[in-house]
Amino acid sequence: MKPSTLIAPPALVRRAEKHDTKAIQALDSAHFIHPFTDHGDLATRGSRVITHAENIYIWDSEGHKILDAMSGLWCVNAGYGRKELADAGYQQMMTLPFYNSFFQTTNVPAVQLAAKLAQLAPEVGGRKFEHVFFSSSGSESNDTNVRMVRRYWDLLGQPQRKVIISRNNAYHGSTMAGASLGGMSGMHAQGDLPIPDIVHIEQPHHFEHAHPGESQDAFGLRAARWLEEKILSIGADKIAAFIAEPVQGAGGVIIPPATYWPEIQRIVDKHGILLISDEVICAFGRLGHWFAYEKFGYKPDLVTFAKGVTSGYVPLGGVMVGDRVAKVLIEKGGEFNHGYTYSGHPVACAVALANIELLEREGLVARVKDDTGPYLAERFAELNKHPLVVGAESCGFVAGLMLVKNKATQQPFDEGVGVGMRCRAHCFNSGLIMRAVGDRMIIAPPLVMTREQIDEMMALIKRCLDLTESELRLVGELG
Ligand code: PXG
Repeated sequence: MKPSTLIAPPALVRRAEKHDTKAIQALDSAHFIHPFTDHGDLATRGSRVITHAENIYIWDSEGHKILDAMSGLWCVNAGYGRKELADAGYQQMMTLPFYNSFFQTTNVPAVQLAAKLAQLAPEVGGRKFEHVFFSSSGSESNDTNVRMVRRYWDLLGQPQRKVIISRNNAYHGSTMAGASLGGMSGMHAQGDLPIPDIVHIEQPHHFEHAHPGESQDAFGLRAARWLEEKILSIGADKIAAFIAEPVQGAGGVIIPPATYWPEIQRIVDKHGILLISDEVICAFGRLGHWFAYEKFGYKPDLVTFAKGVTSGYVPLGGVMVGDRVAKVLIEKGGEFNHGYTYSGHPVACAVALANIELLEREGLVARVKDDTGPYLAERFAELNKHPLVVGAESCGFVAGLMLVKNKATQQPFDEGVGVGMRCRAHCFNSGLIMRAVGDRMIIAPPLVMTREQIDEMMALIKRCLDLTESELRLVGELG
């Protein structure tokens, strides 16, 4: 029998009904190609079927309640089950579900959202963000960035400025340009990436790249200067832009030393290079600010956003276009031959407006900055006492730690041990979503998480670390 005849699709979506997990898994495996998934492996294990969610919790088809410390995939900033967002989407669908913004047309939610974002993006060093380009995802937005910066230099009569510098272990999406900008070797290995004129420098990851005894500050300066070395080796007149995440997310929550961003700013200014801040994860309150460049005090020309702009309720992304670029594109550019069917999608924009209003009304961005963020930092740092853990630290509502075999020497586990995956499995089985990136364990909780819920999450994390430690002792990987 074909798996699709096993179950009627509507049954998949109703929350109250009892779910036939096996049937859903069979359908899933027969038809659904998942992102970043080994399907041979998935077919034998079966997917975990997530059926509904509320606040910071998700439920699977077997009825397990799970604390989602990853906000879905770094995006459900407002938490699950927010009626305001559903209502905004419904109302907009009934009013105007779609119209394009290509042929000298526009729609009200897109205009209002663009204006709201321009108001929220702080001015730094006299640089303003008055304009927004909309897409439906972070990847598309970074493709837009590549086209936009090259167009900018063409219009300024410097078409040879093509090269975009990025960093190893960065994540900028999964389209051809997004994956090329990213610095994930596994992605580059599939499909001949990166595309031409995208080059990478090393990431500012103290744990991995600092010299023995090198301070955070000294390392931060040295890491930023890799950018200048790369610029000089290629020739500044060939460089279009540098792109980076304020804090690397998918790479494992890598928080740069305090000296890093100011030095990057000095270097891009000196060489006249555009700076792209990829804030797909870090904006909309994730680091306690509407936009993360404000936290670190640098001055980007373009800012990529997605995820938290709608709290993930519907897809939306875009680029905040700073005055330097906007002026050239608008005053000299004529038509920019670039756009997506869903650029300025009215439903997505209406949901984004409702989401921003909710974050404002509940003061969630300020709460992460002044209250729950510092509390998470304090509680998360306690994990450094755990025998397996070094470098447990957070920034706003992202946090990461490193699992090591020997705390004193910071000796890592052998790769074959798969310590991150072991820990993640304990999390899964204990009702906690925490992500493993190699041997790093990371979280990015919904911004609605309260102090009490932080305590609840920390107790779960500690328990899972203990379970991982016991397992490692059992299999002889710890003394
Ligand atoms: N830039 C950054 C900084 C991101 O984190 C993208 C761009 C691409 O966004 P879209 O919407 O095209 O996916 C992202 C996405 C992970 C993980 O494993 C992270 C992302 C996506 C998928 C998985 O942590 N970030």
